Amino acid sequence: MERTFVMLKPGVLQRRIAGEVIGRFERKGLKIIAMKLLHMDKITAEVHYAEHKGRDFYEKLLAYTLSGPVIAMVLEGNEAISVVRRLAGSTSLADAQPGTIRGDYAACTRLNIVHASDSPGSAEREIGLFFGKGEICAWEDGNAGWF
Ligand code: FUP
Repeated sequence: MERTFVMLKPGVLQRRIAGEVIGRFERKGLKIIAMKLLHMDKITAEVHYAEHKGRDFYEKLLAYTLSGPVIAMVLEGNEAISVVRRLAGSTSLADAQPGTIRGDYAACTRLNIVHASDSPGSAEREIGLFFGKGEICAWEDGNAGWF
C-alpha cells in the first residue's frame, strides 16, 4: 500500500465541485485516511512550491494557492502515487486528457484544480507538511455493512 498527498486548490470550493473531485478518488477505490479544509499560510505555500521559486509563474501560483481555502488529503491504495497522478491528468492544459480531473475541470494550467505528489519522496514530505502523525487515520475495509 502506498500513500499520497492530494490538495484540492481554492477553485474547487469556489466552484462547489469538491464532492465531484473527491468522488473520483473514491470511485477508483482509493482510501481517504486524512482530510482537512484550511486556508494555507504564505510560508507553507512557499515550502510546498519551493521547487518553482524563480519561475515566471511562481508569484501567480502562490497568489492562487493563497486565494482561498484548500482541501488537503492523504489517500492510500495500491500504487496510489501514480494512480492519483493519472486521475489528475497532465499539468499542461493542452495535454490534460478528457476524463481526467484537470482535463475535465481546468481551463488554465495555473488554475489546474488539483495537486498530487509526484514521487514517494514528495509524498512523504508533503504529507508531513500538512498533517501531524496523529491526524492520519488508517482504517480497515470490512466494517461498512455491505460485506
Ligand atoms: P504538477 O506536479 O502536475 O502539479 O505540476 P508542477 O509541479 O510542474 O507545477 C505546479 C503548479 O505550477 C501547477 F499545478 C500549475 C503551475 N504551473 C504553471 O502555472 N505554469 C507552468 O508552466 C507549470 C506549472
